[in-house]
Amino acid sequence: MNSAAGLRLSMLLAAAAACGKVNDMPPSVDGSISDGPPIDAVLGSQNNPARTCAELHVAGLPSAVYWLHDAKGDPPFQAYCEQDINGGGWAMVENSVRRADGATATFWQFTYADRLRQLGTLAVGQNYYNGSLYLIGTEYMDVFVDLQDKTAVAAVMTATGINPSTMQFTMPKLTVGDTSVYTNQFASGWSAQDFDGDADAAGNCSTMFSNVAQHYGGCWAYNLGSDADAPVLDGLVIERERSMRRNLPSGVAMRLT
Ligand SMILES: [Ca+2]
Repeated sequence: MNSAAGLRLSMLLAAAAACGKVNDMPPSVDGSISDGPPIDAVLGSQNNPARTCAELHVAGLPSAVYWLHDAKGDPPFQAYCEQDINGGGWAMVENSVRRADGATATFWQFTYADRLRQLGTLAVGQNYYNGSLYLIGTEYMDVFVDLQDKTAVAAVMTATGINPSTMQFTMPKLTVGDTSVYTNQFASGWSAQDFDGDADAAGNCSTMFSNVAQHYGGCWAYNLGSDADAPVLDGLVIERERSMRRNLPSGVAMRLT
């Protein structure tokens, strides 16, 4: 399955969000802030990053790009929070957008060295990938959005972590959804044009799928993206008899701890 091709919107759900309040520095005598961020910084802004998208969802904030911070004290980072699909609270890990000519952009031909990097543009209308989110995600969701903006959640899965070398999830588990998506994609290894981590002994699935880098359990047909399956109807899922076309957003979402 060519998972990168598209259909993934990875969102991180921040279940046990800390308060995320970083603006508790006392004001100086003249009322200005003596140190630290402004006291009225909006939650989710760079000066007051939220702990997770779920925290922002609880605060009633809509789907958009926000600033978040992880539990390790790393510098704040930006994420697109999906607040409508499947309960909201999801951070976008990967988004794949169909091009006007029907193909998936070659953006997805990234290498093993880029597996934990942020690539693309952080917007639902753009290809996007942020592998670093895999390091803090606990719950994942594969989402398809067709050309009529109809949304389908292919699968929801959990993991306790990921091996950053193999990109294999630790203790992966299917919560609900398509078993084949879970088995052949989420719970499988990770392949790139220069890293054959898939379970298929005969070849490198990533290379077969035009070097699309993603999780693969085997080189099975999946006509979303640049894999050139026949018939060439890019964006059409032909295996699960779902005539769903990918538009945007499509991707994997995960929840952050
Ligand atoms: Ca292989």
